[in-house]
Amino acid sequence: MEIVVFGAGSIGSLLGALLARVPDHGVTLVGRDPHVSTIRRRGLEVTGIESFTVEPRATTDGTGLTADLALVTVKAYDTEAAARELRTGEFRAVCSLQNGMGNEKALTGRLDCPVLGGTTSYGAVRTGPGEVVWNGAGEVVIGPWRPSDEDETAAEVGDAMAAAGFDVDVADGAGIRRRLWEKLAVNAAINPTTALARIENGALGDEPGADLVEPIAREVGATARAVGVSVSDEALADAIESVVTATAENESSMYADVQAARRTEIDVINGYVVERAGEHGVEVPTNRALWTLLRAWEAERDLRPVDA
Ligand code: KPL
Repeated sequence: MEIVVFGAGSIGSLLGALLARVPDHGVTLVGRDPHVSTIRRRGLEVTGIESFTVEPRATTDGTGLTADLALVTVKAYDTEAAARELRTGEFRAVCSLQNGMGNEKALTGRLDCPVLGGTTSYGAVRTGPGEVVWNGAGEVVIGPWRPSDEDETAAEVGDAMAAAGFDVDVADGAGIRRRLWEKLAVNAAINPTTALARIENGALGDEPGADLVEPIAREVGATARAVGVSVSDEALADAIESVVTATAENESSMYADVQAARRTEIDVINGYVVERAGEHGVEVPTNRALWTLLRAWEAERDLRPVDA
């Protein structure tokens, strides 16, 4: 399968490298320099859970590309821009594997091909140009976003990922929505707390960090049910705990953002929970506090867009 990985950050680079190991897959990474120029010169080096080097194609120009599949791995605030570039190319399917909510909506708003929602709990950190550390072997869940996307596409994409050794689950339309809320709970618990406390994911497995898991699961669960997604608080707490364990060594993407003084995805994670909860009269004080703290950090550094 020809696969474009649109967004060669930590997770995009890791997933692209794993896919590029399959002889039948042709992989093109879309990213920024100097990462892209380094990959072109000496390949992409993965260390950590496994160590290997692959030589995928790499480009800084995401326009006019053609492939069977585009995996979107850009930060959520870049999804609109990614969709505009993807629109100039030709793809049989596009699949979001991003953090936060709203990505699939942004993609379906601009693209005519089938769009799959997706989540991944792999842990990865980009340590330098052409280098990524694989810190946590997680799961990938994909599923059709619109009723019109409910054909064989998700199963074919699932097979292509399974060929690369991914633990992949193909859900239906209701299933992928429920799994996105589970991943939202995982990110709402892990990302801001690790970023603010400057700790690795595993610190949420022990007291006092572990004290945050249950209130966040409860708040996200109440909000999910208020918007009509059937998920229990226990399932969300279990999802958080299993990702904490599987990615214990990892620095979350938000911790990496804070260290690099980059804008974070807080608005589409805890901010999304606060806004949906507010529409339905659900109290979410823990999520609100985390959202406020990260927004304050971003505002101090002029990292917030003027309209946010
Ligand atoms: O999605 C992640 C992230 O860091 O953004 C997890 C799965 C929590 C891994 O760190």
